[in-house]
Amino acid sequence: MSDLSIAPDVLKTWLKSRALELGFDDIGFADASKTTPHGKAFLHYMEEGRHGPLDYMERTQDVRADIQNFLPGARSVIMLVKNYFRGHHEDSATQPAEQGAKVARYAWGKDYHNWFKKRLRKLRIEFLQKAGANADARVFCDTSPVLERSWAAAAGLGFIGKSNLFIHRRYGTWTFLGGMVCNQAFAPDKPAPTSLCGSCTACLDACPTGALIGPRQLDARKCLTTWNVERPWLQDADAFDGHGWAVGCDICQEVCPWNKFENLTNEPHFDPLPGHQFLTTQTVPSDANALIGTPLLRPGRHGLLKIVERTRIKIETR
Ligand code: B12
Ligand code: SF4
Ligand code: SF4
Repeated sequence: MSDLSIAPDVLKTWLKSRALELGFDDIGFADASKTTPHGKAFLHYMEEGRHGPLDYMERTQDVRADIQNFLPGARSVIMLVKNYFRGHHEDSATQPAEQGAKVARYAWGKDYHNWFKKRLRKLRIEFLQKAGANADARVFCDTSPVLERSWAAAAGLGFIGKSNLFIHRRYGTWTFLGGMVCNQAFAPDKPAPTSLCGSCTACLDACPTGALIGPRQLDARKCLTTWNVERPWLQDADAFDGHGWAVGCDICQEVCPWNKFENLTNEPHFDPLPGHQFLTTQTVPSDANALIGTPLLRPGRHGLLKIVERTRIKIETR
């Protein structure tokens, strides 16, 4: 436990304002000392094999299911949210829709991992300087084995929709998540109600592959994002109709009524890069280095070519 040189409520107030100064859109605090929210639901998901080919989920299962394995002695999880919404494909200034298969909005701009890491590292260093000598903290964004959506809901920032997406009270579904776990006890924020979906089932009805097998139950073996971002090079991916999506898929978000509150992000890092809203065999960069620093590096040049060929969208060069 941290031997604090500053009162927890003062430090909490400082963390809140510093996070906003650094560019985050919201921050919330959850208690990490008891159970990891939805740890059991996660283990059930793994038992059913719903993670499919995502083998990193198996390797990190025990850490994801219990935050104490991520940071022994964890007392608080501080969750941070960034809105990345930059409009709709139909509104693309650089590429008309008929120019190819769609790229999901999270991948239009520069890589969000870099944006988060830079700010999270800064926040952690400043936090450790202010907290006592025994303070410990570890940051995470996407790639670390932390159940980010569940922690975001536990920290009172929003709720998990039937789509399995975390829905922020102001920004809807278009948010990236990350945060910091520490051995300092902060007063937790009040969790939001379990669900604010009501009788809506729009996302379940709209998913083109049936990947949403029930409310808050996603089968990654059927989700387009598994096959066009995470594992495009596997033979199993060939069985999948791309449904017009080259990278990721936004269908379960496009139909969500909570996105009527969508606001354009103020962050230029997420401005659409030329050619990153739609892809064709002609627009996939011939130099793989052009993908560095963007989310398109994950599927990679060969993965992208395989996907756009698979979507069978043959577009003439502009
Ligand atoms: C693996 C992964 C994927 C996989 C599998 C997702 C899955 N659900 O299994 C694939 C590749 C399919 C994927 C797709 C997408 N992903 Co993804 N993904 C992840 C990753 C790395 C791990 C998620 C995980 O642990 N999955 C296991 C399942 C069981 O957990 P879960 O999805 O969080 O589901 C929770 C809830 O269902 C809850 N729960 C279960 N039962 C119940 C019951 C009740 C009553 C309640 C309230 C809750 C509840 O518990 C679960 C565990 O926390 C996270 C980053 C991270 N470290 O968390 C990003 C992350 C979840 N992905 C993200 C994004 C943006 C996407 C896509 C939108 C990308 C796109 N446009 O194509 C899609 C969305 C698909 C969807 N409808 O969820 C964001 C989500 C942001 C948000 N606002 O929700 C994250 C948080 C990355 C980030 N740091 O921003 N993803
Ligand atoms: S991202 Fe697309 S394929 Fe995956 S669950 Fe949502 S609608 Fe279905
Ligand atoms: S589309 Fe409807 S059911 Fe799905 S997450 Fe949004 S509000 Fe909930």
